[in-house]
Amino acid sequence: MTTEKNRISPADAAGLFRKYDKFLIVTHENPDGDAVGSGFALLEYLRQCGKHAELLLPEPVPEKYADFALSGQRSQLSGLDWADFEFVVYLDTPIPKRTALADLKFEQIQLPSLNIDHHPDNADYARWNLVLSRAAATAEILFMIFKTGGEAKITPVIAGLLLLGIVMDTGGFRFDNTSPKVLRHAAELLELKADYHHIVNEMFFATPLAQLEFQAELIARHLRRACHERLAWFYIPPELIRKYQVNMRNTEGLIDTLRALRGAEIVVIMQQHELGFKISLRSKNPKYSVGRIARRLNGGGHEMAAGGLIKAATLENAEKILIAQAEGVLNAL
Ligand SMILES: [Mn+2]
Repeated sequence: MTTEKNRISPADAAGLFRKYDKFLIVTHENPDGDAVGSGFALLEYLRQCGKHAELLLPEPVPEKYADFALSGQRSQLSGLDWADFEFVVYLDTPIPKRTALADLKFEQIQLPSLNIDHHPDNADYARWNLVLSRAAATAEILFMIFKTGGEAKITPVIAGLLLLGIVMDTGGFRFDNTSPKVLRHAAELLELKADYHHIVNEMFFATPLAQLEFQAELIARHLRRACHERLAWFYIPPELIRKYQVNMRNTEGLIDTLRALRGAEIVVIMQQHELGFKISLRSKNPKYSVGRIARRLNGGGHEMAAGGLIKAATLENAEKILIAQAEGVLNAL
């Protein structure tokens, strides 16, 4: 059943879900739509199969996703008794330390584990690994697993959570990972009664006013461009976050306001960090890999979406480093 790096198929993963009874589900820090959607979808699916399951998120569910949260979530390890579990499932997490739980020592967890992910730089760190880098979302891989076990247990709630992950990781079917396959999977999830109207309204048409004002000021005063306008970025000053009392946990999608800019090929958000400046990068063209930039700047991710850290003392220096890296990618043949 296993191959190199103990990679397994969706059918094998379904077999593991049948075999064990008590599951701990773990996902990554700064949980996004795919982490939340796939985490709760698996939680609910396992319960539908009569199993015991809990979802460990490193922090509370972001407000944006509050409507999609189910019971059975915990944000701290304290009080967790490992004897209550037989199996750990990691979702959407390329390296175990991104689970970012101060007291979670990955190596000390003695339980058998399965790593389900679509990040191309996944380290195959679990006992079994199901890493499909062509999948648009971890939620899409979960759907493939659930289908091999028969569709009976895919309730409308589960279908909605899976679709939430897919919608957010494809930017509402706008990004380059929007494949014929993921569109078919989305169609099947609609047939299983996923509430698409609710997902789209909550995700795209429910921005609080203060956040829209924050975005407007960012665009008006903090948008910078370089490399013949092919690189565009915001540095988000902490004063601005304070002024509008924005919780950065709820600003997933902010980078898409930059992506909307004509002529920009690579877009970046920069934020202060104790070691320098944290960057989040997106590419609008598969020719220009932001994964490459991120890997050179203490980070990683997908080719079209990545994150890193520029270790520089001043914003000016950090911007110089960013421009130099972007130039390298934009001018490479
Ligand atoms: Mn994902």
